[in-house]
Amino acid sequence: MTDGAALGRRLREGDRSAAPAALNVIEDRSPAGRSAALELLAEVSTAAMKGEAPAHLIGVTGPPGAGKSCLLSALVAAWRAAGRTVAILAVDPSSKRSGGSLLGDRARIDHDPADDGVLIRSTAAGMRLGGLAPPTREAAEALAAAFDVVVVETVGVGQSETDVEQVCDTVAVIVQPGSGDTLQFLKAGIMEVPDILVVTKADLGDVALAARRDLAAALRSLGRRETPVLAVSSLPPPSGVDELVAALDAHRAALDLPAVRTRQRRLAALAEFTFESGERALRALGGRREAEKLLAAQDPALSVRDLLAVLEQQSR
Ligand SMILES: Nc1nc2c(ncn2[C@@H]2O[C@H](COP(=O)(O)OP(=O)(O)OP(=O)(O)O)[C@@H](O)[C@H]2O)c(=O)[nH]1
Ligand SMILES: [Mg+2]
Repeated sequence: MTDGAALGRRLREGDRSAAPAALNVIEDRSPAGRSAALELLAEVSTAAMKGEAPAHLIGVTGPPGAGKSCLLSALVAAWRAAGRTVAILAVDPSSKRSGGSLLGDRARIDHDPADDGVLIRSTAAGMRLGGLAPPTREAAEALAAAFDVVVVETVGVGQSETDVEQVCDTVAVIVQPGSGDTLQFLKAGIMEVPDILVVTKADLGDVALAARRDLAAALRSLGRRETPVLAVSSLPPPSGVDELVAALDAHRAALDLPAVRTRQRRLAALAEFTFESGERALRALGGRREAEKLLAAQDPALSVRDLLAVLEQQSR
């Protein structure tokens, strides 16, 4: 029997060596695994932490092959050089959950395997509409107790960045030069405007500069001049990576973190409630608006699980 609470306490105390076992507990969807996971998560909750987890939760999303993993290799090196610990959850869109982690191709991120300041884990996407699968959100929550930076890497453009937005403080959308997707999605209003746009493969030259210019123009026309558009090259010698680190930090520094995290927990609880109990249960609460009001009246520190319990109780 896994002691979820003990793993959670260790994470809260900054013991990163508890992280792999903690992730196994969270991915275990058996009843015993679930109860251990709930105990674990209670130990890293906002209430137990006496405030929001100080980690920077960063979403990195973009089309297949855009260069996300290579960019993360370069970012990991920069963060480690600055003495920051890093955990990366690579969400694998193709794999079905199999009870454990799948170290697929998606997690090809270079790092020193002997460095215990870096943890890289593949996690199954699961089937979910309107949000990341709960194990991904819960894994990010647990890791945020013990790592300085927690990255959630997802594939896609359009839908996926709204998913990571429910978990992450800062969302960076990654695009490669010459792929007009992001531009089209931005113009069509399909994509929520990302916090930071990154054009990869800047070493390709003019085509990268043109992509950057087009994206910046699209953002201006949407009235979003302040959204940074950066060009980076992840191949050695990397370029633009320090600027990206600075842009990520600047975005995070400008956030009202408790307000952002409280809003995310409420959105996640509502998404989870609707998924598990269905639209009829939502109607029993008087509809989405009423459910949102009910959530807004709760203690801002309540966890997703606690908020879910409030919704479930009220809908009976
Ligand atoms: N020229 C150049 N090629 C790059 C750069 N970054 C990545 N690539 C290449 O682009 C391809 C895809 O890179 P990945 O980092 O695996 O892309 P990804 O977005 O993680 O891909 P998925 O995980 O499959 O969605 C690889 O062949 C890389 O070598 C870069 O900065 N410059
Ligand atoms: Mg990848």
